[in-house]
Amino acid sequence: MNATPVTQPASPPREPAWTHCPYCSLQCGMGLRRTDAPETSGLPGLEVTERTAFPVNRGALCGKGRTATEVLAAGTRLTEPLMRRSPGGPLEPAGWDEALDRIAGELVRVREAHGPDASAIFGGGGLTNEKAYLLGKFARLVLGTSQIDYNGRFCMSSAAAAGIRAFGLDRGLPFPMEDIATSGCVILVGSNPAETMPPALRYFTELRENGGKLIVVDPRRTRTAEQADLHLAPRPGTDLALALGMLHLVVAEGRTDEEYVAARTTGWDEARAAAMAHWPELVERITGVPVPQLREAVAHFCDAESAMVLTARGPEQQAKGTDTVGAWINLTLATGRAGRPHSGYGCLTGQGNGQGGREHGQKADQLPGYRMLTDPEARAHVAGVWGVDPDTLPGPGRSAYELLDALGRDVRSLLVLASNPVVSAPRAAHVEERLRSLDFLAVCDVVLSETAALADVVLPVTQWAEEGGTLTNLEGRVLLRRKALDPPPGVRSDLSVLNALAARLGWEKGFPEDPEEVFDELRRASAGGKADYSGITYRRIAEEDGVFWPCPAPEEGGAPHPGTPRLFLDRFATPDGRARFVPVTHRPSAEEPDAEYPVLLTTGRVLAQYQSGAQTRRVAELNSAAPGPFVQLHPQLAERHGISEGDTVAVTSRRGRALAPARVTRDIRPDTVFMPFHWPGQGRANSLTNPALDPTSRMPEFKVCAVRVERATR
Ligand SMILES: Nc1nc2c(c(=O)[nH]1)N[C@H]1C(S)=C(S)[C@@H](COP(=O)(O)OP(=O)(O)OC[C@H]3O[C@@H](n4cnc5c(=O)[nH]c(N)nc54)[C@H](O)[C@@H]3O)O[C@H]1N2
Ligand SMILES: Nc1nc2c(c(=O)[nH]1)N[C@H]1C(S)=C(S)[C@@H](COP(=O)(O)OP(=O)(O)OC[C@H]3O[C@@H](n4cnc5c(=O)[nH]c(N)nc54)[C@H](O)[C@@H]3O)O[C@H]1N2
Ligand code: SF4
Ligand SMILES: [Mo]
Repeated sequence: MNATPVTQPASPPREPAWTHCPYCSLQCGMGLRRTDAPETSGLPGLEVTERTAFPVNRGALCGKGRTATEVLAAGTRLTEPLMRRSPGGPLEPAGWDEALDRIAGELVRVREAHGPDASAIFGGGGLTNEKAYLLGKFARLVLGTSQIDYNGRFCMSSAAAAGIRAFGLDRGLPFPMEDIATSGCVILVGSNPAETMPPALRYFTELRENGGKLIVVDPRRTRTAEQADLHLAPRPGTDLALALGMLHLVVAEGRTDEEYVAARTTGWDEARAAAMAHWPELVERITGVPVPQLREAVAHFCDAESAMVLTARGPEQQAKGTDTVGAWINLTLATGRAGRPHSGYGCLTGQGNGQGGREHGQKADQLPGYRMLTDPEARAHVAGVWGVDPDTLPGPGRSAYELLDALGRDVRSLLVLASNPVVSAPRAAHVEERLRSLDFLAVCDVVLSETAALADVVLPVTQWAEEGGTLTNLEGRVLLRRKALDPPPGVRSDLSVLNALAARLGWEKGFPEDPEEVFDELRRASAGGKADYSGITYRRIAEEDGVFWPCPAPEEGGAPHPGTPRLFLDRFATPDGRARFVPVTHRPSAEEPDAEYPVLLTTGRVLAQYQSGAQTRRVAELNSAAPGPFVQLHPQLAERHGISEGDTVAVTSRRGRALAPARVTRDIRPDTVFMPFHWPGQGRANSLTNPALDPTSRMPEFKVCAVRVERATR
């Protein structure tokens, strides 16, 4: 508990103001305190302090969190609207009214000329719950468009789809992070928390100190894999076979938990039959993981009293990501792990509000409360809260990549909030060309991102420390972001932008600027839905340091619901309360190596940069720690191509070419190269990636494509 009032003074406080880091889904607690830095120093006059009482990170922060206040500084950020006054002309400073009038005018023009679905919105998992909620409402009511989706589609959508299929509910982790430390065995699949969530690493360290086993599945020997009891290094794109191979061994060795399977699941016979077709030697041939290692992993997992599988982007960002996660879930079900203490399946969601951002209606197929847009009851409920006829709500729209691919064709105007697809979308050169072909592009951002630089109008918005709102972390814990200082003059909040645009388009009411007012409406809209927030209030979050959903409002006069840190202990969220096995079989990646493109490319992250780098590339300390892109490759591959450490490597795929210096290391498979995706320009990894989509989640295959590597210069 902490004594900070819910509403804090707008001037920077002497005592630390408690809030959360603006970046990843761990949402580390931190304090913000006024410094004595003179205004002329260019610093924001705020420094980050430790907040040891917050349970998730217990005071620890990574370098990104520690330096987050630097992006608040003038000189780094946008402080006035920008507008292109003639086609192809430069972005020039503009007044707010002028900029908002222009956007509203263009939206009307596009709608009149091409219909409501010609206007689209692209959102982000970094937006607060309030912003994500209001953005979905804005799309469906004000624009009347079905065309809204967001960057979370590129993030954990495959795990979400698999979770819904198996458990009837998608909440990244169905238990708090602390349960990791007390489990008997954790298989961490395609996740590198040592770089992507450093304060979380302590839970894995504690797991091992408590005698539990850590198994890491990653084609690279990462800083996380170095800590593991067992590191399996499969060929990228083969996790599905690996999980099925383990399940095969579980059955063959008689280690199925028959009682649990009979009592708590359905569909085992079909799933078992599918797994039995993946015998260990075949799996070794597909994955490159030796059979004895596979057996060792199964032994650790089955010997432990409790055990969990956690996945992140490695197995999920594949064109078969949903089935791949499904196979790992099957393993947890067959061994009686899901819905048991210190056990089960979880997905480590990525963005600051990666969890909440997918629950409140900015996803193409969803309405608030994790309701589905195709469900008549859900439509009626939400339309009731919004005071409109359910029939006026559009149906589901295109998924993120499909939407970007349709720009300049069916879709003529786009509003982007909190994403930088020029750097982060697959087949990025094509996406960039599509963005340029739009009739009209508007971007709300805190900095002039590569995507904002293409816009006709750019609106400068407030940042985390300058605004209130809620975010839901990877555990499903709803947290409060508190305002610690006033934004610079000339900067407005995303909520205020939506309010002003809605008003110009005839919606004077229904789009409040005050986050708490929006949250109160969100609570009503989510009531009775899967992600029920109706019992959560700002005050409760402040007092309890977070509340886990679902948390329904109490009956009249009843006691408050305590929130739900642990799901599925009694029953799963399916109609019959049982988890559903899904029969899945391995298949190749959308693009396998061949004579022309003989090497596998996989992509991911480094410690000091965040996502498209729009924010972290503007922080000196982070930039000097990770100044640019690189190509990680094994000495054998390097030697075959005459490449030495530091040489510029040209990596070519069917979609494009990228250049970056070589990092030669034995920490990667010889058949695979790795590139981080944080940079634009010639080192942009996404110039190469394959937009092949998972049929269910519509997730692009960021983690596997076929490339050729050559030495560009010495
Ligand atoms: N420093 C930093 N931290 C971040 C972010 C950031 O950009 N920078 N972003 C945040 C966000 S939004 C996210 S989604 C998370 C992502 O967090 P992670 O999922 O941990 O990050 P990635 O580096 O994308 O992928 C993890 C690992 O997957 C491995 N991998 C690649 N291909 C395969 C494969 O086919 N199978 C398997 N099993 N593994 C494979 C990679 O080698 C990599 O080490 O991080 C969050 N935290
Ligand atoms: N090759 C490859 N590509 C990938 C991935 C991969 O592993 N490999 N991972 C994918 C994943 S998991 C993700 S999550 C995406 C992320 O990629 P992006 O969607 O590009 O994410 P960010 O770089 O975080 O972009 C957020 C933008 O919003 C701005 N911003 C921050 N806060 C706010 C706010 O409150 N309001 C507004 N309006 N703007 C704000 C930031 O300045 C920044 O420009 O990348 C995907 N792309
Ligand atoms: S781990 Fe994530 S939330 Fe924590 S300080 Fe680093 S970036 Fe921020
Ligand atoms: Mo992500």
